[in-house]
Amino acid sequence: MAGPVPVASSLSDIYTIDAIGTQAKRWNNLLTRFQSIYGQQAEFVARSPGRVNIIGEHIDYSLYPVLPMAITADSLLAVSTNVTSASAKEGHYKIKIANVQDGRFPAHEFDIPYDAVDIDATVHEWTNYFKSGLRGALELLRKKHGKDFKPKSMQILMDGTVPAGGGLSSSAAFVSSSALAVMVANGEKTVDKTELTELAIVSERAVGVNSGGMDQSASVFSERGSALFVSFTPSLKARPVSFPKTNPELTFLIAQSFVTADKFVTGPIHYNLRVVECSLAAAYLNAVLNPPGTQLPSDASPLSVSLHGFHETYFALEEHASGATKSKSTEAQLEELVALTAEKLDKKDGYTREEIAAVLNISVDELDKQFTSRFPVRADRFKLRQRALHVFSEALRVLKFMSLLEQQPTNTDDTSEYNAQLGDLLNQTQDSCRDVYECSCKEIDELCSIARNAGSYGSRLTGAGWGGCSVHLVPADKVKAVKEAWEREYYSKLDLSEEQKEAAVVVSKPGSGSAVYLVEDTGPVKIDERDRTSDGLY
Ligand code: NG1
Repeated sequence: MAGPVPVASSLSDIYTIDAIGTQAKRWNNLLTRFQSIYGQQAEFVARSPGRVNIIGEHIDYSLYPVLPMAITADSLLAVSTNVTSASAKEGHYKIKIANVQDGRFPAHEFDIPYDAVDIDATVHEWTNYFKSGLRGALELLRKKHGKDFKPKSMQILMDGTVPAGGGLSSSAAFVSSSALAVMVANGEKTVDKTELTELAIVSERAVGVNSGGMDQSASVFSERGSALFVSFTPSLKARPVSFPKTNPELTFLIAQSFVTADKFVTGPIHYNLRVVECSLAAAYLNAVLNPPGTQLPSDASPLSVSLHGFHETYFALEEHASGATKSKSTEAQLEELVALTAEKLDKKDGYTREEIAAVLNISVDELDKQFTSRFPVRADRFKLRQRALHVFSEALRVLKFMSLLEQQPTNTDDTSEYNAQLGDLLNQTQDSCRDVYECSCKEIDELCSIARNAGSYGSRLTGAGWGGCSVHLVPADKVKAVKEAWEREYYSKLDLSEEQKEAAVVVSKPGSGSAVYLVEDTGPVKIDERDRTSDGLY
């Protein structure tokens, strides 16, 4: 899976066949608009998709593995570097950036000094996501080519189809495609997927969110037709995972709640607060369960200490102390951690800063410096028990889901029981997100229960939650019934535009990850002849 980001020679290398017709129109519109805005042809297009997470919610920033897959919706950046240097101020390069949705996302021109990319994370401005990809890519380019490396000016036109705040990771798609565009614009003939992902993870944190690494990994590494198992320790790794053939066949449906969840705005009480609570839980469990003075390893999680770090330290010390020759399985370890958390973190209404600081043997100021100063959070009590219980049990569900996928169903004529086992795990995730991690909302809960009543095996929120999208594992013969039930019981009660109605439910096939497309001539974007259907349409 590691290796360079592919260079696509046709849209058939990027999209599934059912998407090619719509995408060809969209790409040609992008390139025509580019020509009319900048008076010249784009040199290339950098593309990164959104993702849907199948299982493993809110555990990536605690460094536990997750199982997402890329979707068709994506972020495209058409780029040319043919910008006259006279147009940038002395000691600066020029970035001209526009969006096909220019009413919503106005065009900008920036003169950026060679030595720094300033991002004002307090302002919610769409181009911040480009700038954070730019900043990350330049750091990597400087590592490769020396600190005096001078970036090229760029003209960019963006077209994004991943709904913003919809739980399908529009931000990671935008940041990853931006970083990729900057690398290619600056002459990198090959861009390593792992390097791109790692820089996109760190870059995205510059926009004001303490994000984990799932979205960027799914966006960059995914392969068409497969889900992606992403693990973060000892280093970032991703591998494709296929779903076995089942009967009835399984389909993933993605349903929008149309509740917009903006991580940037609600971070202090939602996403960023959860990141802080998980790191505090790791430090607290370390203080009460490991020998005095044990330091947790500093790791790649947003606040450098994670529940996974605690997990590894705890069992390494236990094995060392007992002289055990055989390690417990990860499943057994996670079960033990769930039980230990329930026992040691017994305050259901949360812990105050003072209570935590006393156990960690540090001052409240020191606690704030280490845990709550990177991004502001608003909380008087931190729900360490609930957050750790969710993380350990969700990490266990991911392992159980993976082992089901690896086992394959025994009775291939009728795999209903097997399908139901997969679905159960998704339902358990939803219960935990709703009741323990408190990241669902009533609209998502409603979509899930409507779907289950209409035949879904498993239904849950996907992504950060508090609105956004839900994902449903539905037998192919129940897709129609589930969609009708949503229309009847949910969507018809909202005041939706035609466009929203169309985007409300998507049948998702696993899509491919980041790619670069070199624009060779002014003709239309290429599509392979083999993708033409018999009626001549794509
Ligand atoms: P969304 O908000 O759905 O893109 C976020 C995080 C992920 C992960 C999920 C919860 C970012 C960019 N993404 O996803 O890393 O933590 O929430 O599983 O912050």
